[in-house]
Amino acid sequence: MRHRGLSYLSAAGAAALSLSAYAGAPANPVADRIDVQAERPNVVRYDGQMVVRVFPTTQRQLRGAVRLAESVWTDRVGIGPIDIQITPDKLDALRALGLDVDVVIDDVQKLIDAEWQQIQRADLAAQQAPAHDNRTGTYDATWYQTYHQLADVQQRLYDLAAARPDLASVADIGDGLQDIGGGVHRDILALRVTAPDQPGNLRDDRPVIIWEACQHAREWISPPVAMYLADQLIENYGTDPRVTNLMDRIDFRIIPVCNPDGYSYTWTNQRLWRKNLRGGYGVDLNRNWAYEWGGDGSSGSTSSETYRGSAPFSEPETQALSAYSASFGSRLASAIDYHSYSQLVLWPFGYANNVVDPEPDRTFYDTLCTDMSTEILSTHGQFYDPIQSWVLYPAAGVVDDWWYGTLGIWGMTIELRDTGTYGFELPAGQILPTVEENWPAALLFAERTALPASISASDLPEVVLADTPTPVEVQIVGARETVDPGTATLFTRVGGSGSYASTAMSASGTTYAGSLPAAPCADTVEYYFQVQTTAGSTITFPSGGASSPLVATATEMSFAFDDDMEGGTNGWTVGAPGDTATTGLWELANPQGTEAQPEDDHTGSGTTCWITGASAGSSVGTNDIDGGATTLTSPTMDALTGDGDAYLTLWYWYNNSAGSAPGEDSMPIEISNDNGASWAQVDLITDTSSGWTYREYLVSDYVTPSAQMKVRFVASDLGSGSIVEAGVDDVTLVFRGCAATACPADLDGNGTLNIDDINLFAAAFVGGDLAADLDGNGTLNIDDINLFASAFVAGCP
Ligand code: 0X9
Ligand code: ZN
Repeated sequence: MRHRGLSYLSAAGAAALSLSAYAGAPANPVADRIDVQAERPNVVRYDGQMVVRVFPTTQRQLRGAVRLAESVWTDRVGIGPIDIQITPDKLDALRALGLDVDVVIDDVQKLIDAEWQQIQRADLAAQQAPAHDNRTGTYDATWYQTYHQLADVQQRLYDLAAARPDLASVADIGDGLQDIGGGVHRDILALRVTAPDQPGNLRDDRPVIIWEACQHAREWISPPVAMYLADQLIENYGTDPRVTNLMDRIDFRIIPVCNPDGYSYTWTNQRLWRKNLRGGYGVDLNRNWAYEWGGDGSSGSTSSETYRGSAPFSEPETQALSAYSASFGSRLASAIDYHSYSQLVLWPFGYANNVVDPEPDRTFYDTLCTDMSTEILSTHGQFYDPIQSWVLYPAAGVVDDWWYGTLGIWGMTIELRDTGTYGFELPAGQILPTVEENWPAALLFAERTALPASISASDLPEVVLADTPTPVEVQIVGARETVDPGTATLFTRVGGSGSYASTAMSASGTTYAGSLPAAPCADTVEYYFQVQTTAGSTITFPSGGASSPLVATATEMSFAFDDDMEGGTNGWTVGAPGDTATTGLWELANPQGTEAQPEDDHTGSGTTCWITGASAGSSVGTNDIDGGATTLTSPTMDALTGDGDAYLTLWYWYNNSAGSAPGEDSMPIEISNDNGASWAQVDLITDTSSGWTYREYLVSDYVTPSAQMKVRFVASDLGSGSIVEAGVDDVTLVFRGCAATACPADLDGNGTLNIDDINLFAAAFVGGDLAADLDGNGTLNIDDINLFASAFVAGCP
């Protein structure tokens, strides 16, 4: 935006720009804000129009379908399924082409109206609850409960930078095409997010990653994804070792709205606008990039949704964005362009059919995109298909081809939710899950593409068995450099003081194994990992190494209950008052796999588990739960007799996302301390699990532990008939803690009390070591000193 002092505010367009919050020329001007409580001006309506999916198999059918469409939602130009928006009178003509027509959305305008009402409600709520004001600057989940107009997105970028100037700053990297009055243009803003300068590690020397969104105006789910990535980097810096490491090593540049004019236009004029605002027609920015510009899947006709523009980089938006990418030179490591919809993780090239990427790039992309898809799937159970882009359809002049082909960096495109049920009209309730599922994939992308190499792990222990070595495993993968496998090292220290011991780790592919040393009960094991690349870089995980290691506490464990569901029903019972399920009742069996049910139980060496209808039947819906609830209840367990705290641990399987009414049902997990007379909920499983999933609950968090404990699982299909399957395996009631010693002041355990014990206590107390935590409450204070003193005076038996 060009700043023109006061004349800027009195410009012709000022009436439309309600910038009245600012008395003078604002330091950080945001785009024209609209009042969402007022009617939207000049809004194009789509009354009665529907979105249908057709599957053309000939060019004639494809051309016919596109000709009949008001707008093509999935702009595939090849042969394959396409979603098109039509007026209902075109249905017969489509069928006359020999096409089967599936109605995906029966009334587009209804969805747009509902979406707008949701925006108005959220706006009102925000006005009435200043606590939810998005200007707090720090992460606020409520921001992801609705869509936000351009001015609010821009304001939030400035707010984030103001709240965390040490980590974030805003750059105005260029303007949209449209003159919104007096020579003023909307800004394209980039948020820079990276850790402060450190000795030998300056921000300006770090590799750069670009995450950008909303080249296509109507793809409203993409700006929140970019915003969330920025939010999470800032929010987790300094607390989450993985994020801290990335922030220390990478200079992130996040552009939530690449097409500010188009995005603004979707709020004020035409919800389903895709291109920029060139002329009356618009240019598809994602056909305007200079690599292989003009080829397949782009159009020379201004009226086309994929109009490529008059020349490569003919548009100010692509000029600004490409100049920004190029400005980092060899620092630019990688980039993602976010779009919607279709749920895809796409890698270049995509400009023409059958383009084969050279090795090793092809394998690198394939592996990375597949792993990112797995990360996404394991968050909320949504599958994003990892494929090379031309397999979707060839499209020339797209940004990721330019990143990879011209700049030689790792570029890719992610198509966000959904797969067509709502398309661009994704309900606001899906914003949060969509942004959440994309966060771990983006982290993986950053590690794989911008670090010399990465160390990662999923299940590192925070608790270890006392007096027993514990195996640990990490993944070590080369990225910008090659790993030297012989240098992988595990550093460990027991008891919180002294120096670290180092041991070499053994490699099997990218998996590296080591072992934590045995530690006495209540002591800590601190540990971290390190590896070198052949180019001489050292990678440490967590990045702080000895100054911020991972910590595991040694504990004794005793099982009051341990059932792997292999030796018969063992007192488990099925059924409870109020159960009405007619099929898919819990049974102890070897499950048969379906789209919704596992093929295997959880126990490594076992075969059986509790499952809702074990047989697969003829289709996914044959033996799932129908008609109400079915309850599985455990035998009685004793949560009193053992040392330390009692935990309930279990593995469950749950699927409610197959079939026609997905996501409607849930499974409460409840415990009782009075043999089942009353129940307290410890969990409510609402989402499909990504395979067998582990849970543990500290019993005393929910009920007073007793010798009459039970757990139960209530799986149900309520309301409209949905596909629901549930499983339970490997349930334990386990005590974790250390046996109270008969002589608590005998810290060296030699059976007599002397000055050594006093010194040990004093050192532990001063050093913050829980060996001095005599009352076992997790903190050191005067009580522990008093306990030590009286125990010392009392002597050993
Ligand atoms: O067509 C596009 O620009 C992207 N899809 S969208 O529906 N959001 O418009 C995908 C581009 C991916 N690249 C290729 N298919 N070559
Ligand atoms: Zn798009």
